[in-house]
Amino acid sequence: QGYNVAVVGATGAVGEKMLETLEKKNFPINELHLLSSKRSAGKEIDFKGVTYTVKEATPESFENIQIALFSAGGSVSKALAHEAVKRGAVVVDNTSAFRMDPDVPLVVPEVNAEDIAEHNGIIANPNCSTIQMVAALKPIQEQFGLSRVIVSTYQAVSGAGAKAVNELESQAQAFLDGKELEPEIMPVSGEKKHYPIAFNALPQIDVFQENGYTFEEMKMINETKKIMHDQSINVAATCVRLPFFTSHAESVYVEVENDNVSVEQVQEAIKNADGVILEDDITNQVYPTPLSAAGKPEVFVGRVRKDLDNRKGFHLWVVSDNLLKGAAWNSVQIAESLIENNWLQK
Ligand code: 11C
Repeated sequence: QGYNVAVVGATGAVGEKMLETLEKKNFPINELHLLSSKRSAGKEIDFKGVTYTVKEATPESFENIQIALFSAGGSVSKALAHEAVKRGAVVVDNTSAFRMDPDVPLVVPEVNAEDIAEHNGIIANPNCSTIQMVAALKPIQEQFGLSRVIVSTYQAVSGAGAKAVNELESQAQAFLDGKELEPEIMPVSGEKKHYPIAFNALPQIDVFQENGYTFEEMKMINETKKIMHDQSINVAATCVRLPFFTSHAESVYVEVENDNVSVEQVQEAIKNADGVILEDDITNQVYPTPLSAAGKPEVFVGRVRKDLDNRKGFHLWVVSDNLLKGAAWNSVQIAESLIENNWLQK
């Protein structure tokens, strides 16, 4: 038995990974509908040996659709997600449109799969940098309690879209050729000022908020508390864009609630967690990197060590493919959970 599935944003970088993931997981599909903006409609995409023509997403596109995976930007989700729900589809939305809506579960299946049961037609997929962090924090919270998180990120340009990827490619070449750099996209497309990303580090991801944090930083802060069901966890974030293509890396400082927790206990908890792989052996220089994590669906953790001053403090290095676990893989996992637990029909 299969389901009628729509992929909205099928021609984008995440849409492409959605299709790859659906194929890899052998997701039970009856009919597949590939949808996009008017601009990308008409393109052809192969899936499991069949060529599909991408169609413009309209409210009527969702007649007879049971599962709709949205990743075409917040404005498309705001315009069409409710139209899909009205027609009987359950929407897994990979944009920030509904994440903080109290009626919409925000889900990383390894952390809070049970929240899916509460859905009213829309389930939100968190921001990529949040997903990988909470997957690593969950076993720590569960076993030792968690009171504080301070994270600094090292994020890939693919998180900012295809134009950012192109800008890094051409700028890196221009730099090596000794040409003048003319940044047009980074840090944020449409912002009044742009900086080179090639051979640089930019402490701005998304736009600044009134409190001095960027929207990306506030996403990490607010989403973490919602997913982990604890508004009392203190979370601070500094998000930085670096010149590599795939995977986000994070330096994460946590404070646990229990006394006398050892590094070995934290490592063991992470090792046994679903979807998380411990790569931590400093004797043999083993730790994850953006390149080693790229193309893999898991979250990788290394460099676990105890803070030298706070006996409840630990430092971790967390790396994951931002387009897979950070986006497409997590969305398809949510869809699988809907089916496995009979949560599709309300
Ligand atoms: C980035 N984390 O790397 C962003 C991309 O809210 O789903 C994901 C944006 C989002 O720029």
